[in-house]
Amino acid sequence: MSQTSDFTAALRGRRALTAKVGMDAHWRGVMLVSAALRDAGMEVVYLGHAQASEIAQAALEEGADLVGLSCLSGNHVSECRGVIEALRALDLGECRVVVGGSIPPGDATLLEELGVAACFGSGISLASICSEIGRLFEETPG
Ligand code: B12
Repeated sequence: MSQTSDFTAALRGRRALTAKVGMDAHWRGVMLVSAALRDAGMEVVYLGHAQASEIAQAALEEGADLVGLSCLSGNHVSECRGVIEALRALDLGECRVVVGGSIPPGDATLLEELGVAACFGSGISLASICSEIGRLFEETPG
C-alpha cells in the first residue's frame, strides 16, 4: 500500500505557470513535470527560460494558482527570491511558488522561509510531485 496520500483530485482546473530560472540548459525535468501536471488535470503554461519580472507578469496575465520554477544551476535561492519579490510587487504574494531541480536538502528550509511552498529535488517521482502540489491546494484553498 502506498505511504503517500493521493491529493491529485485537487489539481483539476487549477492553473500553473512553469518556467526555467537561471542560466542552465537542463530542461528535461520541467518538461516532464509540466506534462504530468497537465495530465493530472491542471492547465499548464510552460514559459521556457524567463527572468523574474517576466514570470510574475505572465503569472498575472495567466491567472496562475501556482508558479513552478526549475533550477539546476545552483543559484536557486537567489532566483526564487527574485521571483517571489516580483510576484509581491504585482500583488501576487498569495500565489503558490514551488521549485524543483538540483536543490540540496539543506536549502529547503531557507527556500521555505523565502516563501517557497515546496521543493522537489532530483529523483522524486512525478506522482509524488502531483500529489504534493495537490495537497498544497487542499491545505490552502482559494
Ligand atoms: C542530463 C544532464 C545534462 C544535460 C541536460 C539535457 C537537458 N536538455 O535537459 C546536458 C549534457 C546538456 C548537461 C549540461 C550541463 N550540466 Co548537467 N546534468 C545532467 C544530469 C546528468 C541529469 C539531469 C536530468 O535531466 N535529470 C532527469 C530529470 C527528469 O530530473 P531533474 O531535472 O532533476 O527534474 C526532477 C526534479 O528535479 C524535479 N523538478 C525539476 N524541475 C522542476 C520544476 C517543477 C515546477 C517541479 C515541481 C519539479 C521539478 O522533478 C523532476 C522529476 O523528478 C544531472 C545530474 C543529475 N543526476 O541530476 C547533471 C547536472 C544537473 N549537470 C550539472 C552540470 C554542472 C552541468 C554543466 C555545467 C556541465 C558543464 N561543465 O558543461 C552543463 C550546463 C550547461 C548549461 N548551459 O546549463 C550539475 C549541476 C550542479 C549544480 N547544480 O550545482 C549536475 C547536478 C551534475 C553534477 N552532479 O555535477 N547536463
